Amino acid sequence: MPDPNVNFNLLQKTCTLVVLLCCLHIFVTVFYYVRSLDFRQSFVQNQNQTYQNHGKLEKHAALTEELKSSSTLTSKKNTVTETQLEKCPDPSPLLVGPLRVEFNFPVNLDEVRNMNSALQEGGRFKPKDCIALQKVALIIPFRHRDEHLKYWLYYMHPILQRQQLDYGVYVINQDGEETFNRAKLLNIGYVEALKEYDYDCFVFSDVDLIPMDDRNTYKCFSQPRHLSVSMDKFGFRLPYNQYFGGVSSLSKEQYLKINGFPNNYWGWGGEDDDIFNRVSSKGMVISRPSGVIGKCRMIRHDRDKQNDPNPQRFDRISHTRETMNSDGINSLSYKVVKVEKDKLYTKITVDVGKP
Ligand SMILES: [Mn+2]
Repeated sequence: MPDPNVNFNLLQKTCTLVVLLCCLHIFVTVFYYVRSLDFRQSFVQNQNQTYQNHGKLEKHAALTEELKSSSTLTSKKNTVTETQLEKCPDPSPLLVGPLRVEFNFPVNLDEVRNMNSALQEGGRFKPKDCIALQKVALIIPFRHRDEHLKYWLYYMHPILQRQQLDYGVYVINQDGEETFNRAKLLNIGYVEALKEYDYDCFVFSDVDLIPMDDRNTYKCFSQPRHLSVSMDKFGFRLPYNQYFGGVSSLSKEQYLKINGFPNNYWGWGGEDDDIFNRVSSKGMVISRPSGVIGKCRMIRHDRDKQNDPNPQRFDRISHTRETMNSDGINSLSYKVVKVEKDKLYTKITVDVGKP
């Protein structure tokens, strides 16, 4: 017969071992579970990215706040100094690259307002934990395109926030039913935006164009920028080399150098070529993103009423150099009919006159 004590000892050791193994197992399980929570967060893509990043940014901001307050405590005998933010990094670390852009679902603007809680009245935003590299006014020439504007706001606000711009959205709405005048509306957008804030960059965007990559930053460059370089409408390529339509950006200096845009292109077409001529006649060249980063989608639509092709456009384009010094921002006249402030945009309805 074996000694029962030996057996009991063996049993006790085995039990201890089993208990230890169980503890280890629980520990490892808990450890990986906590880690997987972190991972799961970073898996959600694209649009959601902004909102998560906000969370991270808040944590980061809270942390820097803490650091700042502790440092102010240690140097409390010094006079109180403004807590200084650093410049935002270039490029923004929040960018995600290619985006899926579709126009086959309804957009609810209340949801868009809720999703963009960091916006200030009038469609204004500035990053809160760094100083934006540029102050950008987004100017959208507009009339009767509310459905398109919804998509624009839905897609663009998260993109612009990831690009860490200090920006404002201005919808310049042509009052009445006279012939449409896109370039004049752009000029008005420039003037009206500057009345509100010290913008140094102006992005002029059609309401129906959405970039398919957030690395296509809606800001200004050392030369006037053409941003919508590969549109689905044109088979993702430039329709011609001098094409400057769709979305473009000019700094305040660049805009003033060309006396702004023409005011006398009534109806569809030509005004973008006139702007191109103005830019090149002043010795500037067009800067562009690559064809991959510059991909964008246009919402399909029929031609608007009162925006037929302008028969005078070819003649006008051929005389840009002679007319540009007397027709532009220095000859602009219009009347503001109404200003509406929404959380997502500032809408300025204007009387631009008629041809
Ligand atoms: Mn269009």
